[in-house]
Amino acid sequence: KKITVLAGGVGGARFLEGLLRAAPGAEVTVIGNVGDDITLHGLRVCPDLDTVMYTLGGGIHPEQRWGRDDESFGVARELAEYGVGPDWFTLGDKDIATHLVRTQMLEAGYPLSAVTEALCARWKPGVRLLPATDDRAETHVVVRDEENKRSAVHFQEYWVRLHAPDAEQIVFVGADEAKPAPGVLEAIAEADVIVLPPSNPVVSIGAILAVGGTGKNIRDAVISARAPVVGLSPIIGTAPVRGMADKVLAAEGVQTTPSAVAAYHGADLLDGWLVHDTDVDQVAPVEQVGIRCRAVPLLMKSLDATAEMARATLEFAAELA
Ligand code: GDP
Ligand code: FO1
Ligand code: CA
Repeated sequence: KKITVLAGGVGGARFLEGLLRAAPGAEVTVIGNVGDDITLHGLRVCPDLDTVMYTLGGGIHPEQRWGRDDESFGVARELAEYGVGPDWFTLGDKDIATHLVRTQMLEAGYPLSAVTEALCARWKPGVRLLPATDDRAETHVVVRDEENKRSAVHFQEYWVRLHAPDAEQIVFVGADEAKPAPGVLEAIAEADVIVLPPSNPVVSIGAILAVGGTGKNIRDAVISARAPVVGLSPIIGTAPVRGMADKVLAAEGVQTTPSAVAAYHGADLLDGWLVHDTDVDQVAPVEQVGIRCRAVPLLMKSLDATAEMARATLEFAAELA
């Protein structure tokens, strides 16, 4: 069975852990978000790809859920001594090795998809991890600066330095011109099931879907795929389970509720939408817009609970097929 998952960082990675447990024989392809990617100190950093790779490969920092476990920060301390910033984004020593390998390969001419495959040869994540695109497509956020002037900042600056203030607009810079990476459109077309895990609907899922613009794009590929498309709500009640997704949803004019997020993705994209079991009142409004909906436990509080979520997802997809 072929399962294709469009994944951001933490929410995507945790869901994938459960999916691999729930469907041990499945062939899982992950289309990873590259909108968060940033170049720092000349190093190419891909937070969401790395979070998936480290989580499934057993190298993730267990509490933080990004970066490496048992990390040290010698390089970061030395950079600070030189007064070289940014001081709001810290790369750990072990993590830097990943970025060194990646940057060296990119500079030698390998596309990001080939680089990611090479990094995964070490981590053996148990999935085929594909970046959404080999091209640069970074998310920027338009905010008001101190003088109330509109200014666009890189997603990492918005998220990490500014802690997600109210935003005016989310811009997927380069996404229109970017081409889906090799294998991406095939993995969507040939999938038996397509899953949108509980990842950020805008800056993770939205950034992936935007790749390709008006050309051969990922959103259209998912819409026209033969497989059922099932999403899991990252919103429980009226808040994200973790993080600041409410701020980027507001910038898109979307309320922070499970049903509003389903409608944002759209009935053309989604066949089914899972909401948390306490959100049964959301089932009717989701079905109203033409998306089948079911309420099941959606808290990834243990690997067992997450595997159960993945099982419910596959069961629901089988009903929709
Ligand atoms: P990021 O790239 O690290 O921000 O991770 P993702 O985009 O993959 O996922 C972030 C989203 O995961 C957030 O909006 C959270 O609300 C959601 N999330 C995290 N943990 C859980 C959980 O246990 N259950 C559900 N339903 N959503 C979760
Ligand atoms: N998040 C932070 O809040 N502070 C950091 O210094 C930081 C460094 C960092 C380095 C590598 C990496 O892969 C991720 C890192 N993150 C950091 C997490 C990342 O900024 C975001 O959580 C994601 O991009 C949102 O998905
Ligand atoms: Ca992310």
